[in-house]
Amino acid sequence: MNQNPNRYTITAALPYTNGPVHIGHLAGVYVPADIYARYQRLQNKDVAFICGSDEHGVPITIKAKKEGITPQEVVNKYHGIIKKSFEDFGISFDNYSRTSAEIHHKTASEFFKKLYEDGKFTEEVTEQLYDEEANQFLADRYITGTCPKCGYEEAYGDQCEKCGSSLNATDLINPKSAISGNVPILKETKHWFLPLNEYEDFLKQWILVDHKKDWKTNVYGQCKSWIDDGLRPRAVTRDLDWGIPVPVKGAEGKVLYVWFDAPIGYISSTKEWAAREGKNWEDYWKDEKTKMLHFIGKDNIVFHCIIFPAMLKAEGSYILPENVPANEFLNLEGNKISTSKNWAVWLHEYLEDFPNQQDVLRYTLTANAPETKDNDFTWADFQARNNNELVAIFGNFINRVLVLTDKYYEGVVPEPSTFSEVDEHTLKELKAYPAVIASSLERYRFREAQGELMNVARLGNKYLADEEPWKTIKTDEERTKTVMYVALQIASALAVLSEPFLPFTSDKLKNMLNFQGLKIQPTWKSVAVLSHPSGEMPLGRGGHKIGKAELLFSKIEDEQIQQQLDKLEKTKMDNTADNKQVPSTEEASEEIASAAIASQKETIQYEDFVKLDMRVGTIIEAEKMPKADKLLVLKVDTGIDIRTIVSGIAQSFTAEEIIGKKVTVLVNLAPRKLRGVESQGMILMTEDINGKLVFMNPDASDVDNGATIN
Ligand code: B3M
Ligand code: ZN
Repeated sequence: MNQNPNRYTITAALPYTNGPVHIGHLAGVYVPADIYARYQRLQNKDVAFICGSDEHGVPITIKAKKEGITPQEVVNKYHGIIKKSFEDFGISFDNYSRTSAEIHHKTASEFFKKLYEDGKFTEEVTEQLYDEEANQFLADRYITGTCPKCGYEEAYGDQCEKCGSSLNATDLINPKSAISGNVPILKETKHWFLPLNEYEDFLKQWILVDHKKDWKTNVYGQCKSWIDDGLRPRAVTRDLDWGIPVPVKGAEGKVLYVWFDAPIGYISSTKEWAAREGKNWEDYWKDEKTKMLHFIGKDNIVFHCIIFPAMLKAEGSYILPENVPANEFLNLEGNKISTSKNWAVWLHEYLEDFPNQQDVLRYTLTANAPETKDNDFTWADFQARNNNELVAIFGNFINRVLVLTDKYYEGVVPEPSTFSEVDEHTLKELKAYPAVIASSLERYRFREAQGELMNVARLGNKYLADEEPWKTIKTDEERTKTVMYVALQIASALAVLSEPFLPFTSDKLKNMLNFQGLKIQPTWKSVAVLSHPSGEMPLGRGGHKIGKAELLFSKIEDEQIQQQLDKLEKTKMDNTADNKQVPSTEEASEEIASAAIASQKETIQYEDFVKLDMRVGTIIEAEKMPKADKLLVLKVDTGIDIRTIVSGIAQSFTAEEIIGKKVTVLVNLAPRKLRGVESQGMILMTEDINGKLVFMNPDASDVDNGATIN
């Protein structure tokens, strides 16, 4: 394994250019990637942080058709919006390119040609659906028909969005072309395939043996199940008129499959950057000493861990990623984020409502990052994180230090005298943080790392509260100077250590502490070697003039949160009016179907299971909890007793429709109060494919209340 390399190629998934980016993108991919890239730069590593727009693929052509514009116009529009959102949120890409760029067409073409000439592809003629009027083969998404499984009449060629089945276009009953409405015919067409089966041994060794220990379990698990299922040849070309033309004779009207060209986009973006910066791109892609990392969401795992590595291996001269720290998904207020249902917080809209508060969102998304399982973003949590953590802990500490320094010393860092035991102890703790945070980051544990950062601010608050300089100033000037000196060192450590997580705050804080005026810039390392009395403190030994306190964070009021909730409520109502129950084109990345299933939780023992007391019960009363849009207060007959259970199901059911329903109840869950009402148990639910809750209720009507489930 590549321990402690000096060069890093860090890629972040190329977003599809058929819509703006939202908090799910930021939380899953771009914030963690950015934290990591910034952190490595602070360790003086040579970093290429690479991204760009993914501008090919069927969803973009569908969007263009729908809006009556060309695919190029679609991608031009969203490329601009997406690029700006990333800049606005401080995502510090070294290069942000796009796959419609000439350099990418050339790079991808040459890559294909090399594999073609080296005989790495197989060719196969198959029958595909063809629209005779439009004169074109139909991509799966361009075919609708009746689902053979559930009878839904608007199923797509690759998936029925009513019952969730994954389909083959040729299985549809009464298939129709979405372009002309005609019945398509079957016509022969030739395509090129990458025989993944031939890479099985290599992938088994590389992933299942070499990286068994260091890859995240969700990533490893997905790869293992793909490999265990047996790998099959995979088409790398498509019949489509939008994309990179297949660069061989006899391939007119065919383009490279979007998932063949997109990952090569990382290479072309690196080339573009290297040319501009006078670097050698090959150092970042072909030198074994370089550590390459792909930051992605979980729906992209197979492409980055199986298909792209097989492509690189087939080409022969490239390195492979050292790790692929993929995240799970972020939900919004309990529902799946959905572009087509507009169930999202769009980054450009967030900034209109919370101008200059990028770091608050970065912070919340990291604190709640879907690192090991899907997670939920709620506006209430956002507000609480801001008010109770950023304002009350981080902001409060900095404010006290700066205000007191200004008041007591007109902004000049005082010279300390002898350190007390508490001072020594506090500085010792402080010095440990760079390594503690680094250790979490090196293991891609971003929430843990950020939690440790906040502990630095907590350390500062505790120190001030214990040493009370506002009291000692009246009795002991020397002691007060030392205390303020130590507190200022903690503040400067925060300025340095917060940079990867809260880059805007870090900049502001550095300005307030007048880092520009220091001869030696404080670094991640220098925080760790703070010492006295040799003077190796980041802010020097006294005499440095700092600036005035500015507000780093401000309180977010209930009304601001209510506005966001109202906005979502309105979206919900619009969707109901339009009867928009299902996600459509945008989510239709070609392979999404298998990905939305949550990964298995950690193993428990039989003894753990038998602790759960689950019973059949009947809902006998239900009413809405006042002033809460999610909660119903239920009376449930559990066979043992009749008890109150507060259940978060009001968005899926009305009170009336569930009275009399047989349900499964976890009866020995410790009671807890929700909005002042004690809830004595939990009703078991699942979610259907549209995100609506479904009761896990026993089918047999002759099961009595109180029957146990085991
Ligand atoms: N555009 C899918 C996505 O945005 C795809 C990633 C490409 S990475 C090479 O989820
Ligand atoms: Zn169906």
